[in-house]
Amino acid sequence: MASLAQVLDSEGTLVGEPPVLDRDQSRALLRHMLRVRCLDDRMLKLQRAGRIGFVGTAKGLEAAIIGSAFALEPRDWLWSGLREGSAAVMRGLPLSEYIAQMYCNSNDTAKGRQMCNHFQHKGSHYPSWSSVIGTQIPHGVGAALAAKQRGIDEVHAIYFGDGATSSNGFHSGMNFAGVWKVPAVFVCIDNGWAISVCSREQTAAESYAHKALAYGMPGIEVDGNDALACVRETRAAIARARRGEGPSLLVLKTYRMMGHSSSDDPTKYRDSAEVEQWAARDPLDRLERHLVAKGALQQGERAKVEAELFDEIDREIHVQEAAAPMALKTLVEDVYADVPRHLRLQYNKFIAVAERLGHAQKGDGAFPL
Ligand SMILES: Cc1ncc(C[n+]2csc(CCOP(=O)(O)OP(=O)(O)O)c2C)c(N)n1
Ligand SMILES: [Mg+2]
Repeated sequence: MASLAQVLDSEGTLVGEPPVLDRDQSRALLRHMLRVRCLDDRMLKLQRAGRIGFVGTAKGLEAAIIGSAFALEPRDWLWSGLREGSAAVMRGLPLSEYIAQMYCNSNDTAKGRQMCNHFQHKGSHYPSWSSVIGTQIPHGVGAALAAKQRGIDEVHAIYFGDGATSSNGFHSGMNFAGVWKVPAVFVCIDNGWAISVCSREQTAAESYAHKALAYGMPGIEVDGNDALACVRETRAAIARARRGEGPSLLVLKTYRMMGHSSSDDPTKYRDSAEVEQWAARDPLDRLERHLVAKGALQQGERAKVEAELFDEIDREIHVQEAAAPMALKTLVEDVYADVPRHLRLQYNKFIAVAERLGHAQKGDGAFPL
């Protein structure tokens, strides 16, 4: 059995060598993790109120997502699986764009062409998500190979879930990465479930980390509810990749506390006792206790930070809810330099119906033919 890298136990007591973080950095780490939970709380409420269409939360995964991404430099890249949008916010994705994407409104930089909750942000090296499981893995490996060939100093962190380890993309990506020794870090967030398939039944291997051996790279299991262990181990894997020694696989062992998405009911396939066991290992409580014990955070300060974060999020929700919907013309734009006649004809027929039903906005009018 691979041993589990740990810095804090579930009580927040130091049990391993911590990563070097100054007071401001440790406080920032907690704040970014708290933002994940505050954002999820609000987005799920908006979805339940029928104001946005879909959300997949990251409750329970805050240390795994934020702790690992905290180790990246701005020049590095983050290839997302299904739940790392908050890491992009930490790295520069404006909250306004995050929430606009949830509404698919006129401020959505994906122009409503993605489902809600599928982010991208050029400025922070965060390529667009794909819901098609595992496709980002060979894409990230290709980008890492390109960086190596061009002599650019950047590491590509490629995220995916336990379920994605059964995808073609995982095996081909890991194989090429090992053969070409690309500057990549594979971050498997083993959150216990792939929708209704339990992580223990996803593979016959004793540990996901063992899969690394077959591809000629180190595989390390990390306590994914321990933010400090996630920072430390990701830093080490990034340093290795930067030295030109090739990729590593990190398996962050954690637990998805909520349903797979807002369309899922996890009580149909899992036991509430299991969920309760993991609630006692909460990653936010663990880091909070540690920071209070070492004097970097005051008792009760967490509630103040949460109130600030909710305030910031709520203000942005009001702005984005009031924003205009995406212009209907974008339906036929951006594929050809000029919208061709056959698409203009189709669009004009469509806009006539939209106008009749009162769905068209100012500026959505017909194309000249
Ligand atoms: C190629 C492909 N197969 C199946 C699906 C349906 N699907 C969506 S999410 C998911 C499970 C993903 O589980 P995991 O990789 O563990 O990520 P998690 O949702 O736990 O973050 C599946 C099977 C898909 N989107 N793409
Ligand atoms: Mg999973």
